[in-house]
Amino acid sequence: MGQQSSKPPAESRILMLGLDDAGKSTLLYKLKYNEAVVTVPTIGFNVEMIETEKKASSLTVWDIGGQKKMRTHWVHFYQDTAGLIFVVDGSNRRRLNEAKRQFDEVLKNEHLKRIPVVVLANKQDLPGVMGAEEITKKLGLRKTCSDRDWFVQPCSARTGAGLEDGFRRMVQFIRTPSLLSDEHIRDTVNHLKATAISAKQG
Ligand SMILES: Nc1nc2c(ncn2[C@@H]2O[C@H](COP(=O)(O)OP(=O)(O)OP(=O)(O)O)[C@@H](O)[C@H]2O)c(=O)[nH]1
Ligand SMILES: [Mg+2]
Repeated sequence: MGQQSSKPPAESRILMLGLDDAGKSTLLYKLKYNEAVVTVPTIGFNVEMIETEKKASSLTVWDIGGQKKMRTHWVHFYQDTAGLIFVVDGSNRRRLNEAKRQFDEVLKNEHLKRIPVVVLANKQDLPGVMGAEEITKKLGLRKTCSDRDWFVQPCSARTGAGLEDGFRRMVQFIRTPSLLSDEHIRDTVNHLKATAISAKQG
């Protein structure tokens, strides 16, 4: 691994998925323009460039419509994705199973293997909303995401609370993955072996 390959990419493609009504488009525009935009269900997709704090890199965020008829098209957006943001309506316990089924399906895709995941537990401004721990358990994240970096961030697209934290977490995952790649592990083992041999000889 040379120095160059450890540099963060200048632009990272982030895929934002979730059921219809989860609040994806609302949060995208809140984050980008700090404005409460009145949305309509997304037929197709929205795409926005979000600059990271140090402006050294940017995120291209793809917000794909979550209605049932749109979900069959999600797969066409998977390639070259650096990170997945999955948005859940934290106020809607009734649809959490449906969200889990869709999420599990997405995670299985070859193009999205090992990429980091941030689950945004949206609509935290509403009463009785599910928190991070409840969503973690109900989505079974400890098991389904055990092979990748993941985090659940409570947020509200209405107030803006938690949005920047969620995206910051994603940038951090992309820049410094905590789970080592197979290549890293092989290099480290080889290095340790070589060190052990030279220590024995010396
Ligand atoms: N109270 C509250 N309402 C929200 C929040 N985020 C989104 N909403 C509302 O939820 C509804 C759906 O929001 P959208 O952003 O259009 O949802 P979406 O996930 O983009 O939906 P699709 O485009 O159909 O996939 C709208 O009425 C929003 O105003 C939030 O944090 N709190
Ligand atoms: Mg939308």
